Amino acid sequence: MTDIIKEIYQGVLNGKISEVPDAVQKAIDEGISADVILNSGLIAAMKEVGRLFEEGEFFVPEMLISAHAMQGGLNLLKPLLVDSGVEPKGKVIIGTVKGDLHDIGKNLVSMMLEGAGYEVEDLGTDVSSETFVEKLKEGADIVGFSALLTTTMPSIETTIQAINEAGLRDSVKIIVGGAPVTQDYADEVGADGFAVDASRAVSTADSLIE
Ligand code: B1M
Repeated sequence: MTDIIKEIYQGVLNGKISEVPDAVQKAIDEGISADVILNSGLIAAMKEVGRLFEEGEFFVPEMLISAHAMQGGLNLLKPLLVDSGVEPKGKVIIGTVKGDLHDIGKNLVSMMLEGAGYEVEDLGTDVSSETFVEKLKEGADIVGFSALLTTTMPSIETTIQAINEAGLRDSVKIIVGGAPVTQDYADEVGADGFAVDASRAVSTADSLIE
């Protein structure tokens, strides 16, 4: 790990909200790829935050401050990840499901999809099945659900049921993801695709609309 990536990693871990963006900018200026800054710096640090929380060494405030620090760095990476300027491949509606406030992974998936040439409408967090259905009535090729909690995973199933009941299921492809979500779960609830990370969300989307 280079010094600047270590600085980004430590900055997120220690919740240095004002220092992380500076370090990310420095890494960009040094010519380090957005992919390395993202995966070896920001995401690796956030994984460690999760581990420390699980072990009772970090509490919600520490997680939140680290998340803010990470988001500050991500904002600077966005123009590098989203660099297409071509005709949209299709429209994606995305959101974190009802009851769930985690949005870093979902934001990353949105950015990567935009970067890959999709038009993305991000509905934010804690999105009800009714809101997803209302938005889908306006038309979309793909809808994406993100869930980070085992307790909110059932909201994915509820939303798919609502889409079925609204008669919209045949007109849209469904992709699901988030740390506790698996391919088995995706199959069980009748989603069309699952992705373990943001770059695979793009390949999954591509394979579904081809
Ligand atoms: Co929370 N949290 N959190 N948290 N949090 C987890 C998820 C947890 C695993 C921590 C732990 O115990 N180790 C745990 C869940 C346990 C479980 O359900 N089994 C947990 C808990 C318990 C909670 C609270 C209940 C804590 C409390 O209040 N007691 C609470 C719930 C609040 C709520 O949502 N109602 C809570 C709150 C929070 C904060 C608000 C403090 C903050 C979120 C801030 C924010 O998002 N703006 C937070 C954070 C930061 C985390 C951890 C540490 C990091 C999540 C993250 O951003 N990861 C997390 C621990 C962990 O995941 N290791 C944890 C980085 C991100 C890039 O990865 O989100 O996995 P991820 O996204 C990936 C893939 O999953 C995938 O691609 C992304 C990019 O590669 N992906 C998709 C995601 N969505 C996708 C959608 C797709 C495809 C792929 O298609 C549509």
